[in-house]
Amino acid sequence: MCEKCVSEDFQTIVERLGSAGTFLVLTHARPDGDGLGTMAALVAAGRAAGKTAHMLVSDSVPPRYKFLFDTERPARADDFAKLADESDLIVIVDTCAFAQLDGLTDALRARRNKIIVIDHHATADDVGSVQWIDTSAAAVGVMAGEIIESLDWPVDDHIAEALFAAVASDTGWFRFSNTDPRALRSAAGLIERGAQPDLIYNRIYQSDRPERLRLLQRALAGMELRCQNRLAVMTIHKSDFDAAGARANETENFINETLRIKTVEVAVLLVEGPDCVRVSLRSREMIDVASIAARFGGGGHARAAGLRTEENLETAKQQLINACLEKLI
Ligand SMILES: [Mn+2]
Repeated sequence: MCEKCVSEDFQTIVERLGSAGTFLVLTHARPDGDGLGTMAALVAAGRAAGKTAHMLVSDSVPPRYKFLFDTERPARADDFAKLADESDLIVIVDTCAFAQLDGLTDALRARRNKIIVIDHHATADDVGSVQWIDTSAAAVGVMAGEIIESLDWPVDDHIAEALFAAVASDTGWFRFSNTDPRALRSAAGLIERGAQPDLIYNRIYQSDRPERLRLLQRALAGMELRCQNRLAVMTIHKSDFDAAGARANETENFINETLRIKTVEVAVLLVEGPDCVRVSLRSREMIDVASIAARFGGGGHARAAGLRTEENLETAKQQLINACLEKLI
């Protein structure tokens, strides 16, 4: 096992999970494949080991990840207090930031002692009484796999599939810079336990609604290139969702399309929501976009970060362009 995994926090997490009779797992708002796959896997593996386990998402599950929850839908934010109080332990995966745990901040603060956090992001608040944060891990799914292995919890094909979805989606199907031997070893072990990469790929990436492609078409049509084509900016207005018939949760991975352009160093995607603008940032290799996001109260990784702002779309766009140009020039 890797050096990080024998850390004290890892050991404490393993002990707390091992001794919990009932636990609740939740992940960040706007959940992705890593958070959802890890949550599904921990819950299923805990149950297979004889525990009572609950899962909760504060947002809806994007359609592409619904296959992870074929037999049971996760609980919603309204159920948090009841489930949390029934549980010995609350496990938060794939975030350690209150900003990513919308609407639950006070309820979580009141229960800090029974919260443990498993995360791989650099931005960490004091959310839990134990926090295993390993920024070298490609995905929380990798970390959860190591925990499950250490606990000797059973891993069936459904659990392997959920963890594989987590690892594969957070590494861009093993293309991003975070793809490392540890992630690939994790993936290999999951295939040995029944995960089928082709089927999982098909379910996640080849199951779009036509409306999503119509939205992408509009986003690409409005793409702007600045700074000798080194900065790509895409904006999606509320009116684009309406015109395409698309939903708010159908923009995942749009930003990566701009990095198809050889010269693009930094990509910005701004999405106008009902009460804020969501901004995603990506960087090819030179620029630390987490530091740009942090200036606006956001966070993330050096190559992939995000933030929310209450500025209007045009103001937010100009602020982000200026912040990126400062780094690029
Ligand atoms: Mn992740």
